Amino acid sequence: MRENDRRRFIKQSVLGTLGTILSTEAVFAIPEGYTPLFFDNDRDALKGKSTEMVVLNDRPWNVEAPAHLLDDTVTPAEKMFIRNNGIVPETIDVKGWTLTINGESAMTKKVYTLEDLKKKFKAHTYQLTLECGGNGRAGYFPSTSGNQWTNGGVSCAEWTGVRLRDILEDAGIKEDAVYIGYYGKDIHPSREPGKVVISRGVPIKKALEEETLIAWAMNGKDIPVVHGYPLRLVIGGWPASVSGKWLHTISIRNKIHDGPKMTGKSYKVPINPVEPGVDPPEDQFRIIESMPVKSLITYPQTGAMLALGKPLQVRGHAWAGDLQVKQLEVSIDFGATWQKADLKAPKNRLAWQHWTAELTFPKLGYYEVWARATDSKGVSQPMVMPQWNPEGYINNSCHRIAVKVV
Ligand SMILES: Nc1nc2c(c(=O)[nH]1)N[C@H]1C(S)=C(S)[C@@H](COP(=O)(O)O)O[C@H]1N2
Ligand SMILES: [Mo]
Repeated sequence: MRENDRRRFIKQSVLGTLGTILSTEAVFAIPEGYTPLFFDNDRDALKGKSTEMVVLNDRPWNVEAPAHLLDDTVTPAEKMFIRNNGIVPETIDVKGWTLTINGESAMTKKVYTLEDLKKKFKAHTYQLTLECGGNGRAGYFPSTSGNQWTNGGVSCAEWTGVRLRDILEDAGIKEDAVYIGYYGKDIHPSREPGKVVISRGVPIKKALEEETLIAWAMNGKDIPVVHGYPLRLVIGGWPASVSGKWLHTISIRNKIHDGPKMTGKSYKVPINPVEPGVDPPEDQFRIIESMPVKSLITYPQTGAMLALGKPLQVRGHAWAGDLQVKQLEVSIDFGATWQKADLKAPKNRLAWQHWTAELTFPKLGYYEVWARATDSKGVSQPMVMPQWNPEGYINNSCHRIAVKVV
């Protein structure tokens, strides 16, 4: 590990413990003379959120959960990260809300009300892992621009809705369909009417998977406004940017969808590995698809003080994009030796997996607990920074916490 990595990590660990004490201020202290660029309802984004959530950006809102806050098996709304590219829609007419299916590769254009969706199609519930493509960006050296997510840009809530497949088949999918693209009702930061801030999508094969939902409920309730009320596309295992909030249209495309943030270098990484700091031309990038294997230690919180001789139960989650996690190991000696954790099966495909391990510390002193997951193809998390990329995506290096045995 590079020395600056280590110093930074120790600094973060210390901040981690202080975080609990300072969190209320950290979240709600709006600097004096603060002039909101956004309307009031957007400033309600934090309503109901845990005071321990960390604001990375308020225009637009980018808010992450410290790792220990993600301890629940099913992520509750108050601990779910927020990643907005624009402004939350200011008026939401639920009664008049419709979902349109269109595009070159749709046999017919169809329009459904929320009632139609609920009446016409069978409802399904899945727990789905949504991780921002930029989660872990803060760990890249040299640093890359964008929100400096540490580890908390991930969630796994329970989503209820209808299968996108059932709706697309109802509209009819032409043979030449290759991709779908979503459109949501959020507002571009420029406030230019009709300007779309983000419109991403997935290949038709991923769109037609059983777990791909058009959801109207999260954890058994209406979806919170900031997370896409009243309708959201939810696709587990891929960058969460493909899960369109405030959904009003799905286009069936005869080419790779070309909406904002599908083109340029957004959510893309170099096709061939580059030296850190090198930014190749656009045509040498590929779209990120399934997310890499990753894990989190959610208990204890970094900075924990432990009593000598008392075993410690550590726990967390692990996920692997479209794959399953087949093994989770923990280390208390910087990766010199590893111990297998007890890893549970996912609730359903594309849900994260819970793990626990019992650790015994041999003597007094400072330790780091590291967790490393391995996916069903035998690919593990790198211990330090993975392949650097100019936009700072998909950093899946091992999560570490610091503990002291006193
Ligand atoms: N309409 C719309 N959908 C969106 C976004 C957005 O800005 N607008 N952000 C995307 C990104 S980049 C991420 S990581 C997830 C974040 O979901 P969450 O805020 O519910 O956690 O939503 C995705 N869907
Ligand atoms: Mo994202």
